[in-house]
Amino acid sequence: MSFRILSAAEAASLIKNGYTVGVSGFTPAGSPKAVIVEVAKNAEEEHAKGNPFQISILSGASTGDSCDGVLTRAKAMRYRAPYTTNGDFRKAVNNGEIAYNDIHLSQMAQEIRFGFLGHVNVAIIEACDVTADGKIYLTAAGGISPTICDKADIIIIELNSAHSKNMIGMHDVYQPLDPPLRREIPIYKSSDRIGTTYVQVDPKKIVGIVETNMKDEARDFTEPDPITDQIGVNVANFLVSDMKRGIIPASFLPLQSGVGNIANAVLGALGRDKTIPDFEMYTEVIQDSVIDLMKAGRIKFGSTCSLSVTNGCLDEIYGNIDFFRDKLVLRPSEISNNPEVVRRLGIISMNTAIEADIYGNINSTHITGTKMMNGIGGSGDFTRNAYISIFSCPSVAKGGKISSIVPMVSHHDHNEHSVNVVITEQGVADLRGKSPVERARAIIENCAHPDYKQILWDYAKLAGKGQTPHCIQAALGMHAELNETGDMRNIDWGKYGK
Ligand code: 0RQ
Repeated sequence: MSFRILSAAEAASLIKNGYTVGVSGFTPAGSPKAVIVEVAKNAEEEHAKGNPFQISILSGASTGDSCDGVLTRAKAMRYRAPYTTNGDFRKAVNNGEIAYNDIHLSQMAQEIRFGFLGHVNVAIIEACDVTADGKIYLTAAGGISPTICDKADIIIIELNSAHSKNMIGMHDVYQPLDPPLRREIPIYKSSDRIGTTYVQVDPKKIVGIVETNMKDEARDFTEPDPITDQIGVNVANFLVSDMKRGIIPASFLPLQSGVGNIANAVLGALGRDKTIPDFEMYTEVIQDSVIDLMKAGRIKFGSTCSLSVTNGCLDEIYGNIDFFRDKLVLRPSEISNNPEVVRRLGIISMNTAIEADIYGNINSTHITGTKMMNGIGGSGDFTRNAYISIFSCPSVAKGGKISSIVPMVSHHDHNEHSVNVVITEQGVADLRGKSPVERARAIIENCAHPDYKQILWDYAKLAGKGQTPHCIQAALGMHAELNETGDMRNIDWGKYGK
């Protein structure tokens, strides 16, 4: 079967007002980049004529500006799930203009299959190759592509020559059966392959191919600063000490790490600390730091959902594919983040918090409880099921006006029952085996910034005794103080005195 070649505008004309569109990719890696830009133009034209035009987007994780950004600015997005990092989208969501469903990333594909998210009209899949019998070879991410290809009425392929055909063979595409037929996912070590190297579809569903040559809209990352460096060293020292105590096996365990500067700093510190043996990653996102450590021989294998690396780094992988081919596998997000596999492999999870409370609850998503930042991403998939779950963050934000350690988190993403360790540049609070009151002592003593230690001890005194002591009217007092005076350090617990 030969496929029709479409322009991006012709493909976009197939997407109508009210449609639900599933997109490939996970982070800007592997996301479509051409067709949705034209959909946004169509929406603007319809709006100018006074007609409604909005669509819903289902994705693996964040996308590039050519999806979330253009649709938001064109006021063409009604609904979106899950995680995203786009600044314009963030503003629109916090203004109540877009319905945003922040789902655990491992659950996204199955929630589509279960029918929780409604009918999928169109799948737009970025590919580096497609065969006449319907084998789609994905680019830099697995995401939810197998599921949206199955569920969508029609498939549009963006065949992107900026991604080398050397990507063929890197993916391990596998969809579990749905309950009550589901069996175990037979991954017993990070490098196990259990599926195919392509997504198989009925070729009749492919309505056309849009040929592109567009690099991933990769994010820049900034070099680690002294604070993130210190957090990295604290994480590495903690893991070394657990290994020396025999809690982590001497052969080590696979690591998961989130995205961003802290994650890069942590990996850098782990790579430098030669007391940690060469290790593996079972994670959702691989950044440049992982590739650097692979080249240095420190990371033996990386299982991931996406290569969320800079374009130079991706070109390097494509150019040295013989070196990387047996060291990397890309999986759909429901496998890269699968709770069953995370629990079985004994993954050490390392994610970033916006704030942690004195009892070990974590807010990863909402600034002062109300403003959505990005979303929960895969942090919950890993944290709840990890061998050891670690959260790290700088002890203060915004020049010290905000303490990241607070009496009560202003939004709950990960609770005290799932969080094992909190780490800031100040130190490490090992919460394992501790009661809430013991945890509070460890977190205030080891993790809070010196400007906030006494403030938090005073809160603990005000909260009094009990299993999880709180003075309910004061528990969000530091947040209220921030809203009122712009600085949490101005808190006066006296006004909440009993
Ligand atoms: O603000 O951008 O204005 O400077 O939040 O904070 O310290 O630069 O850290 O970029 O790693 O982001 C939790 C948001 C951290 C991210 C979060 C402000 C701070 C700064 C960013 P500016 P940093 P990062 C993998 C797993 C959830 C999902 C997840 C995230 C900005 O890591 O979205 O882990 N995680 N997924 O100033 C007010 C506070 C603050 C604060 C930080 N307490 N109050 N502002 N900031 N703490 C990804 C996937 O699943 C794909």
